[in-house]
Amino acid sequence: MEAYNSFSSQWRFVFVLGLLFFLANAANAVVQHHDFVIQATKVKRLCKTHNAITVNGQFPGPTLEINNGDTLEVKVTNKARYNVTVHWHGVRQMRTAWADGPEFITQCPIRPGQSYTYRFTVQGQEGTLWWHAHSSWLRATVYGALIIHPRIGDSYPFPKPKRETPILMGEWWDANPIDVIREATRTGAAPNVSDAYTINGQPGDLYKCSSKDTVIVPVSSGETSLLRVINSALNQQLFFTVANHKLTIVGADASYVKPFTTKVLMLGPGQTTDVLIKADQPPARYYMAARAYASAQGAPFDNTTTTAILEYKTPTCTSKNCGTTTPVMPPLPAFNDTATATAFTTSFKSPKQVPVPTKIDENLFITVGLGLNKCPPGARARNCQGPNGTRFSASMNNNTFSLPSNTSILKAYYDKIPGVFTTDFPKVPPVKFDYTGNVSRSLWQPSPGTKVYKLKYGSTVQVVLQGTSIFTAENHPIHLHGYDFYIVAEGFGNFNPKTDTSKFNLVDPPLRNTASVPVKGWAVIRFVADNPGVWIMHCHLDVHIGWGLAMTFVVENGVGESQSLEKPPPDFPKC
Ligand SMILES: *[C@@H]1O[C@H](CO)[C@@H](O)[C@H](O)[C@H]1NC(C)=O
Ligand SMILES: *[C@@H]1O[C@H](CO)[C@@H](O)[C@H](O)[C@H]1NC(C)=O
Ligand SMILES: *[C@@H]1O[C@H](CO)[C@@H](O)[C@H](O)[C@H]1NC(C)=O
Ligand SMILES: *[C@@H]1O[C@H](CO)[C@@H](O)[C@H](O)[C@H]1NC(C)=O
Ligand SMILES: *[C@@H]1O[C@H](CO)[C@@H](O)[C@H](O)[C@H]1NC(C)=O
Ligand SMILES: *[C@@H]1O[C@H](CO)[C@@H](O)[C@H](O)[C@H]1NC(C)=O
Ligand SMILES: *[C@@H]1O[C@H](CO)[C@@H](O)[C@H](O)[C@H]1NC(C)=O
Ligand SMILES: *[C@@H]1O[C@H](CO)[C@@H](O)[C@H](O)[C@H]1NC(C)=O
Ligand SMILES: [Cu+2]
Repeated sequence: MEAYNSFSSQWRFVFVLGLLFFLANAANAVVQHHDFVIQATKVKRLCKTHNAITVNGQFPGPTLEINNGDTLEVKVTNKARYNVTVHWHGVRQMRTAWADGPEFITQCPIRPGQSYTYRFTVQGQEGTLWWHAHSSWLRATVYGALIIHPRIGDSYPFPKPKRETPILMGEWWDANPIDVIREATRTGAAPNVSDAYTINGQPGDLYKCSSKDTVIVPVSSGETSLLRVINSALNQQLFFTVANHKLTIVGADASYVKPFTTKVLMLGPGQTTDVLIKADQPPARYYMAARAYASAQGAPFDNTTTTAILEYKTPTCTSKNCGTTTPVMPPLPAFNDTATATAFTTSFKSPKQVPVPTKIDENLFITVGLGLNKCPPGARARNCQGPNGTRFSASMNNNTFSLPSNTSILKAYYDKIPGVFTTDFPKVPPVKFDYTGNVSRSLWQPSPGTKVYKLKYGSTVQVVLQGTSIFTAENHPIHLHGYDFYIVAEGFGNFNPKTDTSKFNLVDPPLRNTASVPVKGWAVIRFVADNPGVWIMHCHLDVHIGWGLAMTFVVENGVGESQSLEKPPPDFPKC
């Protein structure tokens, strides 16, 4: 009796302890609700007022701040005249592909007048992500930061900075961006380049009519700030720097990295970088500046420079007296400075040893690059304004990805609707050639299709992303939805498995959601297919997505509910 009782009370003690632990965790994790109203709003930039599409009338849109483990519930109501969807860039969306957002991949668009509630939990990710429209070119103005703090009680792996500031780098057209992409789709030519870059929505004082609205980032002498830098530009990789200050990189794409210092950052669209900056210079005003890293030779690009001002707040330097001094301008790399871009992207490492898959079940080799389509006989010249009367296109493994138009791939997969996609995306290019050399014209025209590649739940995947020099070689920021992947290596020329495999970092490679595939080069990524659903992998230059530089993975369910896609939400949009 005695023994039984003591066992029972011991057991009860363990049970109560477990319950308390569970309640403590459940109490910490919250469900945050937000309302996003997509609406046209008057926004004045570069001396002209536009009816920009915004969220809640804000440009950039609202910053969402959560803790690791929290659930977001965002009701998006479309009061604009365009179809819209919202993508939560970099969020893993475990089992909730329905909330991922890319139109016609995971969902039909939210039509004007309709609404849809995105519901998902952020788990195991900390740092900076962002959200943006994933429909036509609406993300030019529909975007904002998504900041994930450590769980309550947890801390950063670096001393807590005094201030934290999101730095969203964007791209601005002195026209309606939707008109710009529609014009290009009609003509087959490249779309007009932007007229300005922006930091937190403002071009900065190197542009006309912009000086009084230039963004000020306040700092106090001796203090350390955390800049959460996000490249939300549509079509341009950007260099970013701050005059006279050392930048310490501590995170990227919502994963911590082994800290390293640099003068210059290079981010492809989609990428984020967390930077510590210490106010250790004489109190004054210093420009932070960004301009293009333009790797394609001869292609037109926006060559302007956006700025914000790092302003010391001290008794000797207030906005009254320092506000009138000209900020110190930093040097910026040349537009084609691939050496600086590469030195930056290859500096990233995970903070410690990470579980990189070493036994590979699925080994894919995917070419990424442009193409030119011959115009069909009888086509009008005004619809064939690409080089020499062609139309621009792009492909992965020679497949120009075309979106379905009457349903999403996810819904078609879930409901087993035939005829929407095919499962024959090739695991190697149909033709082998010298990818970065002078490519024969007979190989320039890719073929269209809605091809997916199926992955078994839990399979280990390696993808070699090989840039091509068809028409022109350039750096492509390749983004995979639903996953973070390890970038185990990158290099120039044609990937050679015999000599390049030995260079793989299988110890502490960085974990990211967007890889910069070097111009005339390659990058190798690895991940475990542990998230069932339909996940697009695409170039994050919107001009290239429109041309078909994408493919889609279908990841099958595993065993039991915890390894299976959830049911679609009741308000899931219909086409
Ligand atoms: C694109 O640029 C051309 C040349 O400057 C201009 O004529 C055209 O109107 C622009 N298109 C749009 C949609 O702004
Ligand atoms: C940008 O390009 C224009 C021509 O399109 C040129 O006149 C100007 O000098 C260039 N600016 C820079 C900073 O390279
Ligand atoms: C970069 O551009 C400059 C001129 O702007 C040119 O002289 C140089 O050769 C280019 N470098 C590369 C690597 O293309
Ligand atoms: C266009 O045609 C000209 C003349 O035939 C040729 O020199 C040039 O290489 C062509 N350009 C492209 C991009 O096909
Ligand atoms: C959608 O369109 C495809 C071809 O474009 C057609 O085969 C399919 O039947 C259509 N599906 C539905 C659900 O209307
Ligand atoms: C590329 O190859 C074609 C033949 O395939 C040749 O006519 C052309 O001169 C070559 N161009 C260069 C830059 O080597
Ligand atoms: C792509 O496919 C088209 C059509 O089958 C073919 O003409 C072209 O040579 C292929 N190009 C490559 C790079 O495989
Ligand atoms: C809006 O989405 C619907 C499908 O839900 C599609 O049929 C329609 O063509 C789209 N409209 C535009 C302008 O893309
Ligand atoms: Cu691209």
